Amino acid sequence: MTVHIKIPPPWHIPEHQMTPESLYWNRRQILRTMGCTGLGIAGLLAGCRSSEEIEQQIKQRARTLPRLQAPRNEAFTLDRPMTEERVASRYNNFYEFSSAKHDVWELAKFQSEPWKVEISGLVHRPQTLDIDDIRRLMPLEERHYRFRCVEAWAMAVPWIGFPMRALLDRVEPMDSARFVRLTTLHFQEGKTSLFRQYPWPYTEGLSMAEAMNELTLLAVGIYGHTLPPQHGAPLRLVTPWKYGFKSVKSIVRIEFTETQPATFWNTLAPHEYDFLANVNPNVPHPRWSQAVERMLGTDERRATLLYNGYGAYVAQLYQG
Ligand SMILES: Nc1nc2c(c(=O)[nH]1)N[C@H]1C(S)=C(S)[C@@H](COP(=O)(O)O)O[C@H]1N2
Ligand SMILES: [Mo]
Repeated sequence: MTVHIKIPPPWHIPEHQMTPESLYWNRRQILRTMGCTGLGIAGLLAGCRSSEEIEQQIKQRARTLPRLQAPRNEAFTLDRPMTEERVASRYNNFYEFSSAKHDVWELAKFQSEPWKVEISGLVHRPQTLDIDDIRRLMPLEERHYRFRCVEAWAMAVPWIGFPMRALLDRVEPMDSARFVRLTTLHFQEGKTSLFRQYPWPYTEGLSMAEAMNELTLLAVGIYGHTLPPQHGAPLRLVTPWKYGFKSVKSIVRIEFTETQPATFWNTLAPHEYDFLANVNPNVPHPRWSQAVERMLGTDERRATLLYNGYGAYVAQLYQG
């Protein structure tokens, strides 16, 4: 799984290729011209299906996922209705497979079992764990969290996972560890030529203090079953006070480092995606305001909250 990829400096990448939303709209326009609005490329390939037919297909797939039960952690409650599974599981960001959110559920096809996660770098007990071991050894719980993408859409979902801190206790990071870097599987297939020059595999990072925070979850399930591929099976990060791009999917490596790791979006467009990426209504993104968010499914508009409303847990991390 060694990666020999030449990372092009950002100025080698044409501006339109760094613009997820414009890519998205270009594709919508093409689809509209062809009379298949709302179905995505997968819809075109399979012939245009109705929204109900697509929903049935997604539901059928979800039913094949192993059930996963864990005690609910009541400390985390929602201030809004939970997003329905049929909505959350068909509107995804997973650029390895598609730039259109509506067809990720169908294009993200990969084997997530068996799956190994390597934990390495500045730790006293480096180890490689099978996803089965992780589910067995870690203290699983269900948490209802808000989730906010930098593109201003939001959802509220029931994750099943464990505090990242529990994993750190197991591997014992050294005193010299100051950051943690999480890496997605380097998916070779299914990548469109448009994205070939991106700095794959997708990586993200946290400071040690952030990784240790009570909110920081490694998720293995959602809506009472294991994660479906489109949500990042079998293991993904969840940091609800940060924009969604921090929550790296389909993790194969967790490394402890002394210096701040390079991350995928920050490498591509540092002025648009900073390392911290804390939700903040007062810091507009260069291409869209962050003052308001839109809930998936209901289209309800809500004022964006600082730290996505989780300041009580994390504000002290950023003082001074
Ligand atoms: N490997 C990988 N992880 C990723 C992404 C991605 O493109 N590739 N997109 C991120 C972004 S921008 C968001 S908003 C969330 C979306 O998670 P969801 O599709 O499960 O709602 O995944 C994040 N994790
Ligand atoms: Mo996102």
